[in-house]
Amino acid sequence: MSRDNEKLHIVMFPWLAFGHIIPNLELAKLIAQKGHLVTFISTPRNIDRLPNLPPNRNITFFKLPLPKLHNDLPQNAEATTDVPYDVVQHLKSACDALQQPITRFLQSSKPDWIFYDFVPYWLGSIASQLGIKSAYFSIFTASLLGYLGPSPVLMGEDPVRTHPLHYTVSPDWVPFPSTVAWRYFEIMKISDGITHNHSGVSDMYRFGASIRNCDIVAVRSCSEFEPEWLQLLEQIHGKPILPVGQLPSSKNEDENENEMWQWMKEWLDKKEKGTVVYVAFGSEAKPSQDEVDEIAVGLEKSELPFLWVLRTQRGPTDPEVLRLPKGFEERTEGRGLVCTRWAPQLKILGHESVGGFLSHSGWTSVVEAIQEEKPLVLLTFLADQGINARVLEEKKLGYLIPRDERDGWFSSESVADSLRLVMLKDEGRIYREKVKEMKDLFVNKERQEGYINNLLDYLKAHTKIQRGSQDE
Ligand SMILES: *[C@@H]1O[C@H](CO)[C@@H](O)[C@H](O)[C@H]1NC(C)=O
Ligand SMILES: CC(=O)N[C@H]1CO[C@H](CO)[C@@H](O)[C@@H]1O
Repeated sequence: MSRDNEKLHIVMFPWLAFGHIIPNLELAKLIAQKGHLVTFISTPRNIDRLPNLPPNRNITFFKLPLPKLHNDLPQNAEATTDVPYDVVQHLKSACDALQQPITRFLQSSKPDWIFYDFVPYWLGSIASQLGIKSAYFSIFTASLLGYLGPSPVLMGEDPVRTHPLHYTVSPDWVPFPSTVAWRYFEIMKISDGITHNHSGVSDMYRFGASIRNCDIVAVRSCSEFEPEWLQLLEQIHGKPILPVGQLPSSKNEDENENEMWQWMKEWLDKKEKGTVVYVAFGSEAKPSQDEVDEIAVGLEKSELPFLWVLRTQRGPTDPEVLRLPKGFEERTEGRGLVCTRWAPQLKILGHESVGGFLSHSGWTSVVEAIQEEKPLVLLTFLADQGINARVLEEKKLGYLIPRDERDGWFSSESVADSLRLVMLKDEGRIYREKVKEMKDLFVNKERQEGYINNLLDYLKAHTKIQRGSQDE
């Protein structure tokens, strides 16, 4: 078969976390729709757990088993959601051990481009040695990357951030006024990613090297939303920064999902329009037991109906299994529903009874909330969530539950008050309105297509296509 001169082959390798894999898959689908070929690399179990795709001859899934290392990674743990937070570092080590097999794969398949994530920071230089173009694809916003700063800072060559407190202020390289920074309790929770590193490499170093060694940075962003940050990125990194749009989730009609969905839908159908608060914190964030207690009592005090998707455990080896307060389910029977399994979030958010979303501020959840016009109440736990929350707060797209600056403590009253403010009160009207205003910008199909066309035009223009008579 003669290969079309215009047809690109792109390899994608997202970090082994569903919060990364899913937006990568959305991007892969959009690229495939334009007739290009995508090879999507992950581990066998992660690929088996992906949402069912309609038949798609343009996407090939390539299963790469994790090498067995002598560390504390439990058997069958292949994604961050499978392991307690402190074991994620071991998953990073295992991911680093994929360097050889991925190199061999690239040598034999000779793609035009590889899109990689921040954990396999070594992929950019391998690709360039093999004559393959590379993009660091950030599922994180341009605000986060801009806040993280230049590669020399991230890689410790320019040690301006030596203490967690340095992460709580707007840095010198941000030339405009901005609230974007972690709060003290947020950075303390993830300080292991900055300093200690069981995998031998800190997260900051991974970001720095990923950006330094790629040809372009592709960002889940749109220039209408954070133009100043995209511009800043181009300045500080001196390479092309290409926003790929917000990658709204596509609806899928999975059978399993339908069964769970029928049960939830029946329950939601009986509630009044716009009254139910949906509570969910993504596939990674897990509250502490004290936080669960406070959230639960807060939901009781709010007197609102609620649907709470609560992950009680991070994988089967997680020793800390969360419990609901004694008598909670009896006291809230009929008014509240707690689901401890995976749930079809986009469908829930799309139901008209749902009137607000108590979320961890993960960007996929944020995009889904905006997609379904549901106002956000935010409670951050990990990683980029604090930074996302600052951005949303600046734009009045989310209301943060008030917390103690030092330890992040929040009370059940503040949970109840925040929910009622955003969902019912006049002072909270702005949050309900802004989220609607933003919808077109985030999920408009043509706008999204425009970003993909722009990206593909760039990739094509910068690919050495010497295929004339080359048949494959
Ligand atoms: C796959 O690519 C072809 C063009 O080669 C295109 O017509 C088709 O729509 C693509 N399929 C999907 C599912 O995106
Ligand atoms: C890149 C980075 O931060 N590496 C550090 C990881 O931790 C070891 C000690 O455990 C340091 O020596 C490295 O500099």
